[in-house]
Amino acid sequence: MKLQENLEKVSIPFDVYKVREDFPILKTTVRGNPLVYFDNAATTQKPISVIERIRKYYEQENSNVHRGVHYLSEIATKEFEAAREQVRKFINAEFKEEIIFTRGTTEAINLVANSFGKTFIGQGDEIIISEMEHHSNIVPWQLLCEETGAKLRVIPFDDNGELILDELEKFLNERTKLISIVHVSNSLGTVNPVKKIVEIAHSYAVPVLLDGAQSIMHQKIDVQDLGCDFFVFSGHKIYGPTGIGVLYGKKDLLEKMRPYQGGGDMIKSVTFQKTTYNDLPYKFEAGTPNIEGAIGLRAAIDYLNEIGLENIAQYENELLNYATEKLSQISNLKLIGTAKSKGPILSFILENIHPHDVGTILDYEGIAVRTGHHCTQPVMEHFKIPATTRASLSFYNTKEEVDRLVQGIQKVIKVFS
Ligand code: C6P
Repeated sequence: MKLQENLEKVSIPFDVYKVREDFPILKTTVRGNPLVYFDNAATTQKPISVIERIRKYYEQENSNVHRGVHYLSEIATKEFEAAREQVRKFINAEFKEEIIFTRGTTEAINLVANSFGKTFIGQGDEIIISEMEHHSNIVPWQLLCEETGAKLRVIPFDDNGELILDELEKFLNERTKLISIVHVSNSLGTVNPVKKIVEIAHSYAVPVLLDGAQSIMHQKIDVQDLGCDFFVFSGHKIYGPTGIGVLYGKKDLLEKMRPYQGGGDMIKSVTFQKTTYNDLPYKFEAGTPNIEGAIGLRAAIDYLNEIGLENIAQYENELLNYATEKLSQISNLKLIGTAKSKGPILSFILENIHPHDVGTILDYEGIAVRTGHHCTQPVMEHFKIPATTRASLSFYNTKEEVDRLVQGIQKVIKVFS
């Protein structure tokens, strides 16, 4: 036991070239150039272990869950529930019942807006978000406000992309019912001081939802340490399948919340007179769930645990520093998002060149970046720009790939000069 504990503390030397072997898609060539995949904030590539696990599920285990007494249904149910337990451990939730499977971050936020929102938020109440939220953490609250007569309050950020926290204190009052805030911004890269935000919010007895879509893959998440009341993320951003995501919620809150959708598996009994709801987490999982998604997500978590989140964080930070330095040396390039604490996301604009042109020319070089507003139009509005080019890095990217990005940008500048 002691030996095992000690082994777990030793960080395994990180070899990016060895890691790349685990991702078959990274061998792709694009118009004769080796692929450089810098669109990891949109979705990550999948290691072979995840791909094979999903294949095994369909070849050997496919069945519906929680419904059959037959052999395959028992296996599928066991594997599905083991995935839930693995997610619980991964984010250090206290109880398995606190892990709800959803389609992704977007559905998880909509679930809270519809369920927590319609249980606890009414006319004149207030919900606090920030200026750097993804549309998924704006629109569900606007819909709720339209329906209930509640109001949205928006914490602004400064020109480095750091939240102006003094404003938060000014907004908090007895009408505040929830703070819903992004942990790491997908368009600025800012890592928000969420633990501090939770502390401030809780001193006013206000619960906090953290949008972890861009933090879960870059750092160890411990929901008990963060103290948040809800934490949401998507499987496809942590090297797992699309169509699966997670809502973590504190058990006492989830228990008080009304169901989000009605259907099979979320009930205890149904009559035309009265329906009673199932226990957590099933109360929030109506209908046949994404079984292979959950099982694939478990394989992705196993893979990340094998590499080690500390190794990932350390390597990605090194890569971010390298890329920031290289991009900063390009004249006419302006980084958008220069917070002191950042995840491996570099948004930038080139003087007089539209980001879509940048993206198209980079694609000809085999370099995949995202261009546009990144579903954060208020962030673009803040900087009075229509769009940015965004390179988002992963632990399977290399410094040579960053150098290719720099060469690609220089080519773009040459074409337009
Ligand atoms: N951002 C990006 O390219 P879904 O689509 O439900 O898996 O995740 C939504 C979402 C919510 N919050 C944040 C902070 C996000 O970054 C995202 C997804 C992708 O930046 C696609 S728009």
